[in-house]
Amino acid sequence: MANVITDEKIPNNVNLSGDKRLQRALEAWQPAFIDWWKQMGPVGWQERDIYLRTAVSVETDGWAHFDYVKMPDYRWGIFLEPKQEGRVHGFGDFHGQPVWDEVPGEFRNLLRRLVVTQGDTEPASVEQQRALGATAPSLYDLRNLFQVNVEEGRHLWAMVYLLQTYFGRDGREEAEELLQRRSGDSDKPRILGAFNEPTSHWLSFFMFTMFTDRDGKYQLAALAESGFDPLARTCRFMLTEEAHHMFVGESGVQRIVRRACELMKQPGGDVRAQGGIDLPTLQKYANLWYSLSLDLFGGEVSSNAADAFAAGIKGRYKEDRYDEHKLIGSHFSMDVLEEGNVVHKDVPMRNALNEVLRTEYIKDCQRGVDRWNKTIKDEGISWEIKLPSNKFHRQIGMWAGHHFSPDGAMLDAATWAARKGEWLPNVADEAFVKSLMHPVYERGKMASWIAPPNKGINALPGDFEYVRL
Ligand code: BYC
Ligand code: FE
Ligand code: FE
Repeated sequence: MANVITDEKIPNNVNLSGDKRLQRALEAWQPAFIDWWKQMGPVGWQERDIYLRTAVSVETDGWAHFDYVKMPDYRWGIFLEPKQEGRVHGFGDFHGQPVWDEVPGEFRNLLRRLVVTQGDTEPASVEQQRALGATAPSLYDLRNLFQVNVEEGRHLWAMVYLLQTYFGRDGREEAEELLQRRSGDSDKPRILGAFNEPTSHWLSFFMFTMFTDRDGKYQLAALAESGFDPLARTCRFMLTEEAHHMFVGESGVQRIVRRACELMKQPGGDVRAQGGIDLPTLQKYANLWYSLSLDLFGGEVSSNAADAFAAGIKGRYKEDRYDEHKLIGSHFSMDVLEEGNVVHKDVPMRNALNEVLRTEYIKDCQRGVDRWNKTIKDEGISWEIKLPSNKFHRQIGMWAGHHFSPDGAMLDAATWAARKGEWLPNVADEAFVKSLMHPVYERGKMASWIAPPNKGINALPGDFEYVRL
């Protein structure tokens, strides 16, 4: 039977029912997506009823609908923020000119590459997280995992919509390839580094949603400024879903922190012996996922970033907070590596834009870490989680290939090799964390290593049956 693409099946505000070309493209792609979801999406649970949020419109109040749904029946939709009439380029060489509704020929490759890179991260994260349903610390957390997974699936749809609608035949080919690369696969890996790292347990999942989804927030915000209007409008709507992903990460780690503090106050105070995750171990996983996520902003000095800004395709975070939007002749003051030494220098602003965005991201991460530290303080414990230096454990950009301690001191290779296990999870840490990962599927119950959430989802109680067993 022919696969019928309808508005009912695919909630949208892009006039899908009137767009034959898009219907045809999706008729081919949608079954491939479902195959991918069944093959590479969450292991197990596919036939269960999960209490999920579905995007059903773009109204700020009431865009989301909550109900039980089986994941393969999730209604992955296509939503763009409504068009603002008269919108003009907010930055770059075309500043003040009307935005584009079609892809300008001279920037086609650049744009396609950005859309594909963004699109690639979405299914990658689902693949990374696919086994976690076997060890969820509670039904509440299990549901949040699947919520994040289906929404990353929708983010893939968002990018595929752009590829299929605006990039012709090669866009359709790219859309297919998004379902063919695999996270961590040596032959056809996902494009960006952090999306090939294993997320093999829930501590890494929470750190990933705290730090890596937050990269998503900043990259999407930069693309939300785009002068290619369909990209801007798509990314704006994606950001409404992103907030929940970062909430899952930040509050997840905060609950582990709280539990660790409670256990520290028990007689003996040995957190690990009582089935908790101790604060020094949390610090190591924060160091790992934060540094992997810093890599996602690209090189510190980047002509690609300069070109994307000049073309009006990728702006800064909240571009309208800035006074000046062309950035010709201005500079960014930052650390750079010169002949093996760290020196502070002025870099032409357009070339520094990856670092400018990373700097905004770092501030946002720090605000989240401050909230964790407040929890520790409120528990009466004297300890702080600290974000490491932006040079620590980098694999992309100018710090890659050199070694730095968490406080930013340059180290020789021998010192790094000897001390690395103090700063990043070592084999024993990973084994210990995995040893704690046992499923807890009883309503309202929590695993030993995590405190309950402050409140439930959608104003429901914490012990609601978020996943029907
Ligand atoms: N890994 O000039 P450079 C999300 C490549 S997360 C591997 O330094 P540029 C989400 C680069 O492609 C948000 N390769 O950087 C979160 C280039 O290759 P070519 C994802 C890397 O070009 C959680 C070369 O190195 N969105 O949504 O400015 C769950 C030199 O590049 C990496 C985006 O990333 C890396 N980390 O690229 C689910 C937005 N970094 O041209 C979802 C779209 C750089 O020499 N992408 N390279 O072959 C972009 O804006 C840009 O492509 C980058 C920086 C931010 C990645
Ligand atoms: Fe996403
Ligand atoms: Fe996300």
